This record gives sequence, C-alpha cells and structure tokens, in this order.
Amino acid sequence: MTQNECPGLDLFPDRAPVRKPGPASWLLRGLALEDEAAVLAGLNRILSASPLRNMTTPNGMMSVRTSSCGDFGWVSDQRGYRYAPLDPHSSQPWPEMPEVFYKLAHTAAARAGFGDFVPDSCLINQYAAGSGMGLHQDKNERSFDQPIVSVSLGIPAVFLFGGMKRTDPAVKIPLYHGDVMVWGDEDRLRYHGVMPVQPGHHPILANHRINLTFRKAG
Ligand SMILES: O=C(O)CCC(=O)C(=O)O
Repeated sequence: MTQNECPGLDLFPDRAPVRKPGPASWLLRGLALEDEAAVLAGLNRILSASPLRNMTTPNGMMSVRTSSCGDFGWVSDQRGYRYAPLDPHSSQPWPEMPEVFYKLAHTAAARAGFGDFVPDSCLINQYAAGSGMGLHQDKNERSFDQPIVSVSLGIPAVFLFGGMKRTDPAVKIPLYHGDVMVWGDEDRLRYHGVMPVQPGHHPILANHRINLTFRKAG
C-alpha cells in the first residue's frame, strides 16, 4: 500500500498508532491485538452457533457473509435491513456477546472519548478476496447518540470514509489485523464502505477478512 493510495491521510505515517480521519473519528491501530486469542475464540464460538451466511438485500445478494451476536442481530432480506432479536436461520436468540468483545468495544470507544458506549449488537462480516461493501450510512439504530466501533481482523482491506452525502469524496484508509475504527457525534452518519478485498493470507484467518461492527441498536 503506498501513500498515494490514501489521499487525504498522507500526513500520517501509515502505521501510526492513532489517526484521526474526522473530528469525531479515530483509528486505533492494533488495539484488538491485546486480546487477540480471546477475541478469536469468542468468534469461533459465535460462528458455530450462528454460522456465516450470504444475506439478500433489496439490491441483490451481499458479497460478504454475515452473522451477529448480542441482543440484536443485523438482518437483511428483500424487504430491507433491520435489527432482530432472533437469528432467522435458527429462530433462536443470537449468541450472547462475549465479554471480551464487549470490553474491546467499550475500551476503543472510551479511548475515542465515548465513555458510555454500551453495545447491544455486533455484526460479523466475512470478506473473501473480491468482496467489498458499497458506501452506506449506519442509520437503522434507534438513536445515533452512540458511536460505531469497527474491528478489523485477518487480511487487510481499504476502508472508505466519506462525508454526509454519498457523493462526498471518501478517504481511503488501509486497515490491518487488529485495527479498530471508532466514529460518532458529528461523524456518526458519515458514508463508509470497503473496497473489494485483495487476495491475501493471514496466519490464523487464512484468506479472509473479518470485521466486527459494534453498535447500540435498540
Ligand atoms: O467491514 C468494514 O470495515 C465495515 C463494515 C460496515 O460498514 C458495516 O457493516 O456497516
């Protein structure tokens, strides 16, 4: 990844521990590595109870595979997106949010100045090479008072962080295993997305990128 691929962020050394891509947005490099083994063990437990699947949206099949944990899971079908307390595959509640997930999300938010973050939903996205996510706003949550905490694991990806309009220019932020992005307050409704992931290999997650997105949904 060259500096030229990150327009707007080339003032920051690429692996600087903290970047601030917006007034209320933070990139905390490697924060999730502190509890890496426990986070990955928690992930495995969740996915054995609620496996990853390709959901459909009103625009077609998603290229990422998803699951969830916590009180609310993010679900989508031809009718649209919403949060639901039950996994539609099993009709059972989503797996409980592991304590280490909650702690990671809470710590990241607190470091970014959001001391009272209480996530009740964690969406798990799995990207294979070629999968990406178009620019979108997170706005299905009941309130926008709480931030979004987004954890990257596995092979790298380029995160697109735009403005309040879909057409606003987006900066490209390379994200690596263990990086955590937090955005809230005036940045809470920024458009964001993920460029199609390039093929790669990670020693634990092989040829995949996993993203954990923590939100207060209900
Ligand atoms: O995978 C990512 O880094 C972002 C995921 C995302 O934007 C979402 O799930 O809404």
